[in-house]
Amino acid sequence: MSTYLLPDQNAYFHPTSINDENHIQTEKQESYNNLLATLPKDKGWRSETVFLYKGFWLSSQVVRGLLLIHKHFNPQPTDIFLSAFMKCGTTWLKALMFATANRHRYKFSDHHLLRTGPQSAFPFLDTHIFLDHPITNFDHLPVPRLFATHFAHGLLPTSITSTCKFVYVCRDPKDVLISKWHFMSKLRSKELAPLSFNEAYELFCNGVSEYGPFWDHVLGYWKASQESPDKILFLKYEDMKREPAVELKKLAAFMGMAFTAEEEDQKVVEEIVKLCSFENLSNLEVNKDGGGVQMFTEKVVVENQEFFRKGKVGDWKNYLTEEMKDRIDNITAEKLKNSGLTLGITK
Ligand code: PAP
Repeated sequence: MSTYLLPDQNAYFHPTSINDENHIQTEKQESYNNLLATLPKDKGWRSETVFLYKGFWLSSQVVRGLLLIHKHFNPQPTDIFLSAFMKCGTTWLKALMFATANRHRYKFSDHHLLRTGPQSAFPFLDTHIFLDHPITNFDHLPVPRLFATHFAHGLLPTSITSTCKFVYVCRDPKDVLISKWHFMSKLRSKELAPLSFNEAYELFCNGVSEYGPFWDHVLGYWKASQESPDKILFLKYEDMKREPAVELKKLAAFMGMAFTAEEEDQKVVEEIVKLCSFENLSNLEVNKDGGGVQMFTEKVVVENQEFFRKGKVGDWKNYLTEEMKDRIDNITAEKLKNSGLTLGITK
């Protein structure tokens, strides 16, 4: 049974079983291996290799997850996806979306999130899809079903992107680089040589990192949000840090669950902001050393505490030289030119 679902959701959770599974598995494995063999490769941050699949660098496991999503995931018009490039704020948004959707269900003093942490609040589809292999049935999740993904907009099936709502969060790429290098270094196989910061920097600037290029990821969602603002809410980590209550109200309205005047009087917005703050979540037992873990694949198990590091804007200043900073800012300016989006402007 999955580690990602709420206990009370698990009670309704039925993975579909397939007869003659071994035979099907062997056939699938062969065609999947054949596909990987045809894809361009480069150095991975966590594992040895990443594969360029339809313009994005993916680990072999998530290529498999993506194929399974295309084949088996049944989107519902009420589904809401949380999407982000890695280290842009998924953990925070997971908490905020879950707390918003379930605000009538739990007391803030005895909230489900306090026991489980945000990571377990709803499924991370990219890997969850094959955790309960071969096909996970999500039909019995409460409505709206919430899912998280790191996949680029263009990689997801149009059945999902044309049907479901998306909350997208992005962040200054310089802070993303620092956060991702720390996180991936912890997860990197001990059998591999460590990835030096300078090497990670070069790879990042060249677009080579899991789910990257970063800029193409952001632009894909940005353009889609411009075309269909009712379908995609585009948020920035820095805005959320500056004015969390304002951004939370936008989020709730987009989810179709706007706060009422009465709720605002009762300070529900402030309660949710406090519940989901870095300070509160990172100090929970479940998110500390020896607390909970997330099982992404049979081999990739990550402690909850790894999702909380500093939670600040501008930590890149402790790592990047002026020259390094200028190079990333110039790439960002060039890539986002004429898009109307600005990101990571340093005042
Ligand atoms: P993921 O891509 O692995 O899911 P994600 O949650 O998107 O990670 O990003 C983690 C970053 O968000 C970390 O940033 P840092 O390395 O710069 O510190 C983490 O500290 C930060 N973070 C986690 N929870 C919160 C929160 N509640 N508020 C603000 N930042 C947070």
